Amino acid sequence: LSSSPKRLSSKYFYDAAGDELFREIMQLPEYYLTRAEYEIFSTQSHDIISALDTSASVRLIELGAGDGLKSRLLLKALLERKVPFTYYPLDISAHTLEVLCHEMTEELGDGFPVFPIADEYISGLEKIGPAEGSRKLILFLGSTVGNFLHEEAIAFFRDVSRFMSSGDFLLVGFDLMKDPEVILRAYNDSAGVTRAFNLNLLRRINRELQADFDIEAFQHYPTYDPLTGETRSFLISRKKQDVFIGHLGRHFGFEKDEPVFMEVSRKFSAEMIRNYAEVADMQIIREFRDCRHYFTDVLMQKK
Ligand code: AVJ
Repeated sequence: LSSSPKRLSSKYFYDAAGDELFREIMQLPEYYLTRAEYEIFSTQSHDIISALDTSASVRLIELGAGDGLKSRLLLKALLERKVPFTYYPLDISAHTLEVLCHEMTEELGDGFPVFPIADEYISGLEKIGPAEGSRKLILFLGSTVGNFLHEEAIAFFRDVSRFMSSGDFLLVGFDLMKDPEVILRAYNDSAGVTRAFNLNLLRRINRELQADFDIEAFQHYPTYDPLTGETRSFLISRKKQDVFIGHLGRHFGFEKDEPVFMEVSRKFSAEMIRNYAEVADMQIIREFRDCRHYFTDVLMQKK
């Protein structure tokens, strides 16, 4: 909030209330991403596994595992094929991880080891030591990679690559560029859930950092730029106001109509994806798309 322009990071959206709002978002008729990727995993999980090298056991590491609804389909297919694996779901939300682990063993049995890691991506990966004779498959689904600005995404792919040995796999979900109206609607739903999702971060700051944001004095304003593929969400201060954050003992002034940049959700072209594989020293093995070609899961292998 002290930078100009003001910005908050969307990684803080996911407290218990934020987790719940995101679950609601995934059910929205306008939010096509989850359904598109779910279709990919329900129809092509066996094709994904066939494209892997499963001669060794698999260490499945899922970054931002969330509810694990899509990866569960992949786990199921691995079990069916009797490919031995261990599962490391990694998420910033400890609460989400608890629910996930419970549901996974409920549905799939406890025939495989699960090691949940409540952490951010890179510090979480650091906790997973090297293992002889197994292949890593790192999953980064849901187009969560879209939350990184271009430079951040480059750094992310380079960082993840450091945790991979030659021959290890990375499967990344990318939301593709498409009709701008379809994209914008996904971030401006008629039920106002995405609005509440953004405003929840101000509520969270009020609660956890003893602040006094007047929630109703902020307007949710999403944009989509078809040139860059960037969806950006802003909260606009409707009035000139002063916010006090008790925890910091500090005031922040807002001009009337001043924006706070809350989240970027980037949409990708095939060329952008090839570029990320290249900077991470990876080869694209295959990609898996939904029938409308809204979304793609790209399987990369470290050279
Ligand atoms: C969870 C990051 C994939 O950017 O589409 C949904 C989060 N934000 N609606 C996305 C989100 C607003 C979502 N990701």
